[in-house]
Amino acid sequence: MNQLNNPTAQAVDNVLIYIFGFSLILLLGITVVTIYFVVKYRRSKYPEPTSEVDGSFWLETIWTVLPILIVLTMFWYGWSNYVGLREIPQDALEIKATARMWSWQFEYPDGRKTSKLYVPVNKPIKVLLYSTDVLHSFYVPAFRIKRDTVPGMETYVWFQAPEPGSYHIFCAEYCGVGHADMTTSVEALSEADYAQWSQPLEPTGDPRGLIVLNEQGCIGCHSLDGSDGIAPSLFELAGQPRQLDKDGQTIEITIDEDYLKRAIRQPESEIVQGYDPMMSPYDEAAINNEDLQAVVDFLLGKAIATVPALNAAQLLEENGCLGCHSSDGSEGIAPTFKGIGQRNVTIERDGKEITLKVDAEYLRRALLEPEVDMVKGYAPMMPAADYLSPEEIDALIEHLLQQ
Ligand SMILES: [Cu+2]
Repeated sequence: MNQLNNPTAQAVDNVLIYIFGFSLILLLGITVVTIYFVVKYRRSKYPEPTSEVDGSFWLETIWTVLPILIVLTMFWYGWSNYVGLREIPQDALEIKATARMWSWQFEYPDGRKTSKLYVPVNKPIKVLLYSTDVLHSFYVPAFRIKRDTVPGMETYVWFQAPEPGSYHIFCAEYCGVGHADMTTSVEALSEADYAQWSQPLEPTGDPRGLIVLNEQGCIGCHSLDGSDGIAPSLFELAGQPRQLDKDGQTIEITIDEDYLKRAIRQPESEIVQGYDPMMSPYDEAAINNEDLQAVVDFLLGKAIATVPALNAAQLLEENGCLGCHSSDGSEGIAPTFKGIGQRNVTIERDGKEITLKVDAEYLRRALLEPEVDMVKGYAPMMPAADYLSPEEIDALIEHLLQQ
């Protein structure tokens, strides 16, 4: 692999070559001299000692000082390169990595989660490391980085991928039966590919009204949290009284749908007391009637955030379930998902074997209390999926029953 632009590998390799190089020179030097003396001063040729010398100041000084200097340079060189591995470049992209038995999950700044680590090339990446259960170790040989993930503690590594491609990630800390399967990869993408990959896939789940308020820049003048600005706040408007200046007179109204629509379509006709008339009208070309209704509903508290449809297949992928359960029927360290909705399982409960039809109730137990009804022939190694929300559990169960 091209080591240019792979700073962490460069740092480790330089030190390795330096220390290994010196060790090799010393090994060869000492071995050659030893063989030379053994041959030259062999007993058959010199049965008696040939010299009475019992000390040399200069020789002893040199063979004491020189090794000290060599070892010190090894330390200095190793230390300065190690510091480079721990100091994160300023413009690094931060990604969270969570290890759990026996998979990795990566979370990006925009909240997206994946089971492979997607990064742009030639950009420093800071990986924040967490563990939800036991010690694991994040190891990427291509970048010469390895760091333990410790429950209750945050650790980190950084690297920079030199060229697009796939680089192995291993768990390098023995963490249980599935340890050897705890592998995934860094997927380094070119800048353009990464930009495309980063595009939001799903709607944000924000109510339409809020999206319109943001798109139209309303939030620039009207706060959403009740704080004062150059225009009245939009916080909790429904049913509030309001003093307005209308045609030179002061009137009091109660905020309702009709008032809000007027305030958006003809803001100059009624001015809230204490504010200047500076808002320009929003006609149908700017905000169509549907969006107007959405904004009004949102402001009156009638619209709540809609949860985007959960993608169960993606949940299985994100949470690393497929690391142990295959989806194609092949045998692994855990039962395959293929056909799971049409199967009977033999489980062991209180020392007795029972055969059950796989249904929603069974799957819920299997997800949340996996150790209770163990499928015969498998070891109890699955962690409870209690980190998933109830909606996510429901989505998974429905998805699995259709497999
Ligand atoms: Cu592990």
